[in-house]
Amino acid sequence: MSDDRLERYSKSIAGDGLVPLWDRFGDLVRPRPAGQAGAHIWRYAEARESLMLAGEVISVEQAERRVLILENPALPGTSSITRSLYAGLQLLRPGEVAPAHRHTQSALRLILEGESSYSTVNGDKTAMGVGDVVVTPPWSWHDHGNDGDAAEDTVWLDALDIPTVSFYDASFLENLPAASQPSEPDGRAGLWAAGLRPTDRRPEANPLTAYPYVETLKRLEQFAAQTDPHPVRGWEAEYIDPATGGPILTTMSAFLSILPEGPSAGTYRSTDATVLVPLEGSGTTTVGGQTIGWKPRDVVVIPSWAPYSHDVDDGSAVVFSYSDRAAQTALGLWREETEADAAPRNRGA
Ligand code: GTQ
Repeated sequence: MSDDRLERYSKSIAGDGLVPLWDRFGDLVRPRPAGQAGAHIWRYAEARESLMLAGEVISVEQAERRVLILENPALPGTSSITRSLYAGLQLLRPGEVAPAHRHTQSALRLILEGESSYSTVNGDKTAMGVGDVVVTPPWSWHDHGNDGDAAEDTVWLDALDIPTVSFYDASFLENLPAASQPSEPDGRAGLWAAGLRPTDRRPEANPLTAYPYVETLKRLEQFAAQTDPHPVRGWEAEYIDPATGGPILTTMSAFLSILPEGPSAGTYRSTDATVLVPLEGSGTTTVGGQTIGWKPRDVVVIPSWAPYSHDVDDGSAVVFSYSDRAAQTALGLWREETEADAAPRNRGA
């Protein structure tokens, strides 16, 4: 067909809800991920300053949740840190309560600062200490509070699947008339935490509310002392849903890694754009020709399929990370690739 005829054809169908695939195929069905969400770092010291100012200009009653969204500059206006996931820094001041609600979006919280807050998830009241991970499965009631004689400002990272739920247009929200839900522990979370399954009921979602940091890190250190690390991801363990043995949530996966001192022994990439939060140690991550220096509580996002490597300063580093690997795996999409250096360095060298 002549270009003329083709152009006239395209114009003739425009506006009818019909679009020629041949104009778009290359954008739609790519040979590899486009990596639209760029790498970026939020430095905790700077973000914290803005968050503390929010503590002075807005109350938690007014805000519902006093949160600064970590919006990826490559995804403006989307409230997303990756295409599928959300991140925010939440501040709860002494005496405050973030009121009870439930929504179809699920959440992970990583406590960054302050020891005096708690979260009540479906009646199960859990203390939140620095480094702990607290889970809010879909449609579970949750409120957060900060009380006691030693109450101090508390900051945590909220990781939610908000963009995923928006994509499916499946958002529901309900508020509880009272700010706090009654604490009605049924003891099941404690059984799961002890490696036991209550035999009277099958949970609908992850039944374990909290993953305490101190115990988790101790186990990971014991593992690290006795095995070789992955060339880039170090000694790594996944937070799991004990009822399924699978990812902590159906939409999100979360990991804790110890990275050995010095440079990675290669590069790694995967289709799940990943959010890293160093908890101990410092170093740099090189991704897409950019080298990003990080310290504890900074937040680093790595795009899908971009090869990256780390270089850890003196000692080792401990890094929390989360991504949509759970969802991609369930959909049959997830891929990873490790390019180990030809001559792997000696352990500890
Ligand atoms: O704590 O329930 O950062 O509902 C965004 C939405 C936190 C929460 C966020 C939420 C919450």
